[in-house]
Amino acid sequence: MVQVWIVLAFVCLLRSSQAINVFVAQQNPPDPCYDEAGQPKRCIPDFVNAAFAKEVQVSSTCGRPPNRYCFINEKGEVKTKTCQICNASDPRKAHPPSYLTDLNNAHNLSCWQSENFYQSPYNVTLTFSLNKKFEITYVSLQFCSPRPESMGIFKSMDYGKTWVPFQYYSSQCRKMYNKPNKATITKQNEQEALCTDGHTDLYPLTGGLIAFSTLDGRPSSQDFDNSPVLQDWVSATDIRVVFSRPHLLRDLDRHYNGRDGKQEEISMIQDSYHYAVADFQVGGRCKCNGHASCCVKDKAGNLVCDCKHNTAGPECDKCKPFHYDRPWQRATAREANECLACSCNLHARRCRFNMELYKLSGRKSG
Ligand SMILES: [Ca+2]
Repeated sequence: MVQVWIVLAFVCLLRSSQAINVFVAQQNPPDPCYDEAGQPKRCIPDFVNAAFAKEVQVSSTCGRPPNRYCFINEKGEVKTKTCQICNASDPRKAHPPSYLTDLNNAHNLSCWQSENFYQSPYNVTLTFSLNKKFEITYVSLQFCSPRPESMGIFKSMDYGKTWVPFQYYSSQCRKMYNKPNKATITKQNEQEALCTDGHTDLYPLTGGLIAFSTLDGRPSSQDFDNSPVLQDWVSATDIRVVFSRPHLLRDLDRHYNGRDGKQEEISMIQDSYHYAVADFQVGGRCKCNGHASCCVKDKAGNLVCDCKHNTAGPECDKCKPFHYDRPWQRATAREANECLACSCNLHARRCRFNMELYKLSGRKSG
């Protein structure tokens, strides 16, 4: 039996890391879900940027047909405007959604870009499906355009059927999202999305960052192990970002008045209304409730936890059949809470959990 799980652990590691050192692998790495004595202990999958190199569905992309777009450069006090062509058919001039999640090179940003807007609404949506429950630590965006004046981050826990807000950013929180600016989170409303006017400045004109940390400022985050509310709050199968409104460039418009023809200015400013993002990250861990150290593809190609501790289900969220001698529980740092084979007093080979018996036994066996 021990050999079987060592082999499984090896397979799991191989799948999670293509570049594994063969020499190290041959030494049979210990299963992180068990200690040296073979006793179960809490184990969790590696922290990853789950969006890296994955597909993101976007509602708008420039360049089909080719279009002109403009942006403002700033070097110290000097502002210059530049206009270029976005052409989806020309790889050198295209800004496809795959540039959201490619390898991020700070010295050579590759940017997804939306179409230009000439009138409201200015909504553009990015949707990323994890195809499995993850525990999300952060969602971040690095912009090539100025950051939006208003935007929201949403999550789904049912594969995109329903959505709940995670966080809003706006210089007009009440007007845009009917939320106060920078409300306080207490233990009574730990699943409430906040709105903040931070990170919505027009400047920097390029390279600005928006990073939402799911647990930041939530009181129970200090005791996450014992907070089902926050464990639920950070869980998601899909992440959606909705850009609601870009900055109006009136200030910049004024700067240029008198230099060029007025008509040219208006068209240049209009061609500047778009969103462009260099890097979209979703940081977190495959959700396995402390009962698996990695996630693997099942026979149908779905991502599932490689469950240990006699647990089963896509998130190791129940006990294996006939391992219900006590109710299922999430593992904590102190207790593995593994599922136990039923003790049937030799009356049967297989049996089912009985809550009454479990309570009568002083919560030892059901
Ligand atoms: Ca990129």
